[in-house]
Amino acid sequence: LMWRHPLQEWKGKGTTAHFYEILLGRCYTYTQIVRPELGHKDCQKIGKAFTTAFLSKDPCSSTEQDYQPLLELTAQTVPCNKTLFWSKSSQLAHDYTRVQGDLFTLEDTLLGYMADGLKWCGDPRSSEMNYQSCPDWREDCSNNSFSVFWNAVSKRFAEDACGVVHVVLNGSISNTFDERSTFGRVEVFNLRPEKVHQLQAWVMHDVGGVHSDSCSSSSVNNLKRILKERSIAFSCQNNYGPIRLLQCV
Ligand code: 2NF
Repeated sequence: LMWRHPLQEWKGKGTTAHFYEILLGRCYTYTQIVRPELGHKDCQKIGKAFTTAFLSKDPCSSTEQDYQPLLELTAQTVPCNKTLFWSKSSQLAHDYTRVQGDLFTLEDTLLGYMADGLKWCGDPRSSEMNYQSCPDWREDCSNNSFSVFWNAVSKRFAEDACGVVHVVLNGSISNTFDERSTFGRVEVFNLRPEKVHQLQAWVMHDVGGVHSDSCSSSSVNNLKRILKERSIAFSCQNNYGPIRLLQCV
């Protein structure tokens, strides 16, 4: 039996079992079935670029550069006016794009679709994935292979956005707009004022919860202020009707 270095132990859950097979399967599903109009993408090459970005490396020293080759292979155009961001409202935003059909969240693009819900990391002393544990972004390190990936793809998604862009926010929590979230830290600051004319926020409250006007709350006002400084117009609507309907089914 070959002797192996013990892998480092982290506080977070390890790489998702069958990570590579799931990635490849999702790549083929997306390109062949979900969006065949995207045209040819080399899923083998994309899968390789994904794992090369983090295997045999320290999972706490991951950089956005590591993911550049992967980002280049998965370039995808989202039409103007069709980008939908979300924060603390994952389920609702994705339910909405599924029925609505022509808005895109990051998880409705190839790379977001492939990675959503998965976990991954490597180890500098092994060429294999660490299925035992991965760094937790709060308890171990923020520059981990997983967080750095989402920062990099969220940044690109925001840079590519144009026209009127949308965000679904959660009006049933106090930090409806959270400056430490990916939306608040990365996406808002990477919108391009030359081509993004407006950010339209849909603030959704839990059905049956207390009625409140979150568009005028301090956290949403903070978002409004940041956008004003960036010369991007802002509009806000409480309980946007088409999404409200989904909360009732
Ligand atoms: O997992 C995803 N699909 C994902 C993760 C991070 C960011 C998607 N995003 C993109 C989407 F495109 C949305 O527009 O960013 C936006 C949502 O991120 P958010 O941070 O604004 O929203 P939350 O509901 O607060 O977080 C979403 C998930 O990401 C985790 C968090 O625990 C939750 O499971 N998360 C947030 N920041 C980090 C981080 N720095 C993080 N996980 C690891 N490191």
